[in-house]
Amino acid sequence: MYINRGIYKMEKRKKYNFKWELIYWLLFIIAMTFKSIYFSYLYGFNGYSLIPIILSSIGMAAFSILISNRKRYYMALIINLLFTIILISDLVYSRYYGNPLTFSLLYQLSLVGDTFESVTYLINYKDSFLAVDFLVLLIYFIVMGKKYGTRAKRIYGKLKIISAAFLIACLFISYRFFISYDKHMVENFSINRSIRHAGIYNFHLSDMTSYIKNRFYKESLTPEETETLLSRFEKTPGENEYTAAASGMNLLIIQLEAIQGFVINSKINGREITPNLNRLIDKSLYFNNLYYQVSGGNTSDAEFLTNTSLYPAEKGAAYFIYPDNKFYSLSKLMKSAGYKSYVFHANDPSFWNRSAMYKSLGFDRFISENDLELSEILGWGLSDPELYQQAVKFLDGNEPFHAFIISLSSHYPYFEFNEYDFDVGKYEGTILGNYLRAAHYADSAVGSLYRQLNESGMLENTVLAIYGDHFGISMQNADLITEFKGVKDIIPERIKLQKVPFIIHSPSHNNLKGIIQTTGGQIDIMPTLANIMGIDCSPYALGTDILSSESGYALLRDGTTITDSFIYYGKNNSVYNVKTNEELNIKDFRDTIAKIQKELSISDLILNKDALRKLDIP
Ligand code: GP9
Ligand code: MN
Repeated sequence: MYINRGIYKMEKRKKYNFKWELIYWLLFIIAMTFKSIYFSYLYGFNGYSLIPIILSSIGMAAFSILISNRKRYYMALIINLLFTIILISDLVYSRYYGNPLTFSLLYQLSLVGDTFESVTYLINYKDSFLAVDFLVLLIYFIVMGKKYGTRAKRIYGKLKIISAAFLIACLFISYRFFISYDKHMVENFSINRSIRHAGIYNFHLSDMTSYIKNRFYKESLTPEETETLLSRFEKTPGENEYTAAASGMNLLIIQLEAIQGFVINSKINGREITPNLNRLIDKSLYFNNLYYQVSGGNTSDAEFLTNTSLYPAEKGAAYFIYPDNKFYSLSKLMKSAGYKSYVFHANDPSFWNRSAMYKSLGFDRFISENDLELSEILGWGLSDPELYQQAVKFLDGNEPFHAFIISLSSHYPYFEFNEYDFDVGKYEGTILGNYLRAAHYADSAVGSLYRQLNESGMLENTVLAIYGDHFGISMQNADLITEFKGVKDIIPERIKLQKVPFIIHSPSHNNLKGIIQTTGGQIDIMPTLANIMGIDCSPYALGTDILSSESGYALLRDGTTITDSFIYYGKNNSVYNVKTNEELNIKDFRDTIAKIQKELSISDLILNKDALRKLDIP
């Protein structure tokens, strides 16, 4: 008590100095600006707009002054430190997932913890320089604080109002950059382009506000929006030779972790990487131009695309943002046709908010790591062969079923298979080598599943659908794949390597065979399967039955669009001939691209306004 009073007296004796305070705030603004610019460099942008960054830094200074008054110096330090941590986390996260962290992911801290297990492979020493400006500010604060005191002079009335107005103005103007960018030329849905244009601080601000808005407040549909949706839902179902081919049979869907199309029918040192899938393809329908369309929700986005035939959320993971929405899902459709629906995944059920979301998707039961016997652990959980074995055992006697199994063993960083016998030759010890070995392991697990289904007799009465969820080697490292495949390392080739295999197999149907080259995306998987199962889902699915269409396209969340004839790359606004790779004039494609990209706004409208509930869709 006595000592405290002493310090307080000393503080009081120190004389407030306006100059030191002014320099402190200037330093803060420069520090925050520098941090954001350096972040842009590490994030891989080759250009950025300075004005919104400076304005948002000024806005943050005004915010500190406004809300903390005498302790405002501390508040500025806290804000700077907080953003140091956030931006480093953004970088680490984006090196694998391709997006910065979003508020919905932070909200589920347990997930971030799990995801960051592989953090040491993704962090870079250069990231630590993001803390340099914080240290400079801290040192200045300590040195000057000793001289003039660490508590600022109280700000009263008028000054406070001026500060508040200033804050609002700065934030508003800089935020406008973020909003305005969406209206750029061809409609733009790329988060990364918006960040480049408006800065990472505005991204986090926009992300937080939209998260809160989506979570707690759902606006009603305007008459125009209702009209737009209803006319979009007027589509009539296509009929083809596959329609209802497998009605009444079981449907077993396997989503393979990180299995990309380029491993199919590829060899290393004379050995096939995926011998089991290759053999299966020969006696199945194989879609060899199907692109993954995941965004901020990665694996969960793949699940979302294939179970709802909607696009992933504009920012973050749909599984976190819209768990309470009403969905028109594959399992609901299957249930109305008399099936029981089950989902299997050997991880914590809260990961990616699965347990909440699976209820909304209409699954009867979610069999997670809590229900499985953890007989063999590999990487993130129960090994794939064990998962498959236990799932098939469970399904036996529960027919007819619709089952969805999400594999896990071949998850990044693919280090678990060093003991596993598969020679990757010159790629030994590299990320690609590890990945190829993981893919080989995942394939052998599919082989064991197939044998089990065959031996138990279940296969005869089951349609088996298999697809990959997303990249194994991310787009940033696609040069590793172009080198491996011996193709030129150019943008259109890199994009074409972002495909996932999609296989539909049923030994009881002779016509379910052959290679389908039509371009498609994961959003098309639900309508394609529904048609084969004899279930009509066409009005509310945004995807199309690939087998009913002459031509197709894949629209990715960043606006990149791949059709049977051209590729539009969203990140740099360029168009290429899909066959020759020749760059084409964007002017000739703008209308087609804009028309296709409308689908993203339709999907966003459905999600943001919970439109299927409002329109009373069954
Ligand atoms: C976790 C698994 C992996 O349960 O689905 O998710 P990912 O990191 O690939 O998005
Ligand atoms: Mn995954």
